[in-house]
Amino acid sequence: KRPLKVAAAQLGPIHIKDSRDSVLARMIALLNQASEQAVQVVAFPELAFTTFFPRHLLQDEEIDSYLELDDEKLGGIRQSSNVKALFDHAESLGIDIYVGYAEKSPQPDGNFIHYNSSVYYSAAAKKVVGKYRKVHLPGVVEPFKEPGATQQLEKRYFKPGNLGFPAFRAPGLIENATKFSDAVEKGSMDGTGDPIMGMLICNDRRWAEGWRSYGLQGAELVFCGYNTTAFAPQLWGASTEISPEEAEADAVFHHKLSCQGNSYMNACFSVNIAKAGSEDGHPLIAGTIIVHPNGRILAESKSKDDELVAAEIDLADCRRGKEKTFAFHKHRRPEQYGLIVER
Ligand code: CDT
Repeated sequence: KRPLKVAAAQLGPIHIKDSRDSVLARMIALLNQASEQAVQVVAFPELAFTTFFPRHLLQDEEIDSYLELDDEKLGGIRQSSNVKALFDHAESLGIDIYVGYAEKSPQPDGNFIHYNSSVYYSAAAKKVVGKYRKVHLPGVVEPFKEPGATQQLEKRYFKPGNLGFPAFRAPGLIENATKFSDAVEKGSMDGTGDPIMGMLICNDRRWAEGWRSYGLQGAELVFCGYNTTAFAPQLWGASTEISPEEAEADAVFHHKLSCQGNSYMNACFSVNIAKAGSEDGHPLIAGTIIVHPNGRILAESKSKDDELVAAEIDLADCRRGKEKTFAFHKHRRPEQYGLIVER
């Protein structure tokens, strides 16, 4: 057995006017709840510290207030003044966190590049042990012209991630885990060391490539935080006649389909965390779910507010899929998959 208690910390709406401190206080309250339930890993949503700002057309100077300086020379995101309190608190409780943020990354030429990023912070290691930059940025560079259209300007504000899909091990969570190096060996499927994890961000969950990249590294647990607009006909390409209720039901269905299908096909657990509810009148779906490697939902949010969704999981449950139906080394035919990397 490889038991682990994980939780998704769903966040309700964060409005433009909500202060950074008030958001941090809400996140810390969720960490405290997790601690009372003996949770070991808490996962927060995409761009967790602010409203989902890519829905607004912003001037350069306005964008800056949504970004977190992630400067390795200053201790990285862990020491960034806006968010440090969350990491400090997690460390004091001995809880690991996955959290999404808008990264402001300093460049050697003195400029900054912005990424939609996440980190995994290990309380045992007292450091970030995994970092990911969102690869599949949805939306457009130029705003939609239709009056009242929901904007999705991620392609305007962020560069696509350049780190690939690096799996990592998180130490100190599983008793008697065989000691391996921190690195995830290519094709490692040992299932006895520290847990192998991966991170995705929102739109990435709809793309098989990221999940499979983690599957190929033996990932047992994948995190994916999201802000998914409940009603966005311009973006989804649906008829503008569709009712908001139908659109939201469809969005929740496709979200779950992606998480459940890909967890099953890569024999991994997944923790999928919403920022939910109406942010300044812009509705986001909820549907925070923890998914088993057999594709079934183990735990699900009931609200569109701040809510901790916890589950006791056994990472050994990944073995069945990894050793039988999805034993990649036995059944895959990479020589037939050229198109996937060529196009
Ligand atoms: N944040 C994000 O990636 N959202 C995308 C687009 C949804 S907005 C209609 C998603 O795939 O959920």
